Amino acid sequence: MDQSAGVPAGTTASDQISREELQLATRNHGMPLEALRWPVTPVGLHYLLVHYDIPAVEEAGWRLLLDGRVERPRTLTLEELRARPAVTRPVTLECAGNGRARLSPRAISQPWLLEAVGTAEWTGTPLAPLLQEAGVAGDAVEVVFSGLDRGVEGGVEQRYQRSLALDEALREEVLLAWAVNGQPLPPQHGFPLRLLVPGWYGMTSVKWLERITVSAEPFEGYQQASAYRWRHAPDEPGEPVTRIVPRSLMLPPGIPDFLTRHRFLPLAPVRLEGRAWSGWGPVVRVEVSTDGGRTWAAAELADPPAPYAWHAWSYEWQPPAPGDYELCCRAADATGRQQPTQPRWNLGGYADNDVHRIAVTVTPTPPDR
Ligand SMILES: Nc1nc2c(c(=O)[nH]1)N[C@H]1C(S)=C(S)[C@@H](COP(=O)(O)O)O[C@H]1N2
Ligand SMILES: [Mo]
Repeated sequence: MDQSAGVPAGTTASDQISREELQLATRNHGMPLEALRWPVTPVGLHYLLVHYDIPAVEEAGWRLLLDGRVERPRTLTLEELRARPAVTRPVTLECAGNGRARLSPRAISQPWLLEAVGTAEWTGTPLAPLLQEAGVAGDAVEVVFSGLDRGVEGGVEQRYQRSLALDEALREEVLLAWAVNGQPLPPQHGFPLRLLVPGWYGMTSVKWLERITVSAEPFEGYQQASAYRWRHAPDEPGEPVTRIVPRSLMLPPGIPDFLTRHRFLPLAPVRLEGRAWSGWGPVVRVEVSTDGGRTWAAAELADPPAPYAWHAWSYEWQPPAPGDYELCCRAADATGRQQPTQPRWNLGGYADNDVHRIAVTVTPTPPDR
């Protein structure tokens, strides 16, 4: 059967992962879900997404250029940036493509299942005062952030660039970050400097930052106008993908089968736990189902985390009998946004946040001693 019949260009309905997807998957790793255990993800377990090649940057020759519609354009060394007021904040980053490989047909791109997330403690200096000191012109509407990495995507040669509306760029939580979990940024996470936009999907947080340009026109670059748009057909302009919609994930309980990752649990009380986040507002509710989503019960939320960090939750479960169960979790935030039961299909495979489901088998055997 021709599996491409009726499938939009750039997507596939095949169950098979292609060579191109595997190539991306071996470069860009996810966070193993057992790492949900840590409130702050160890750097090596944080997900990674690099569109092109990791640039090799020498701190000595590197400068940040701030130009465009400002009265006083300037260049800054890393030393000058580090001498400015610094803040450290835990921030949950999630890739907009998280969940993509679970859609059908799926975009042929980085084939994330659910693991494109992590929470790190980022250290940097707020962007807003730098912009204000430079004197933003009255006709400015956007700020364009350019990385040093170059590639070809959608047939377009480019450097990685994204923009933010001026009012978003001036929000106090937006940082120029040079450290993660107390260490200088490693090469793959943007050394020597990256933008960090808490609450927004990861594509906004430009790594290997080299230039910040205040602009009087909306930016029409590839990553803004072509990629990261919510569309159902290739000829639609689509809606821009912006903030992170709510998601919760469960730390997979018990032990996995090596190949299928199916889980096995002994017949004994078990504490189900995980984390939940939203870029729109605080998470106010997490619910758990142990019967595939037919019935739901409230999970317990830990103390509220820092504003842009994930919220820990837990639920005590007594499996009633040996057998197969589908464990689920779903979150809702203070704006009323919540996780849907069904995937939210779209062409690029962005912002799909349907409930997390884990198939488990409860076995009659007692746990190993
Ligand atoms: N310069 C540059 N910045 C980038 C990217 C990139 O490829 N180049 N990838 C973006 C995407 S799609 C995501 S999800 C995040 C991933 O950040 P991380 O690898 O530090 O987790 O970086 C963003 N910033
Ligand atoms: Mo991403």
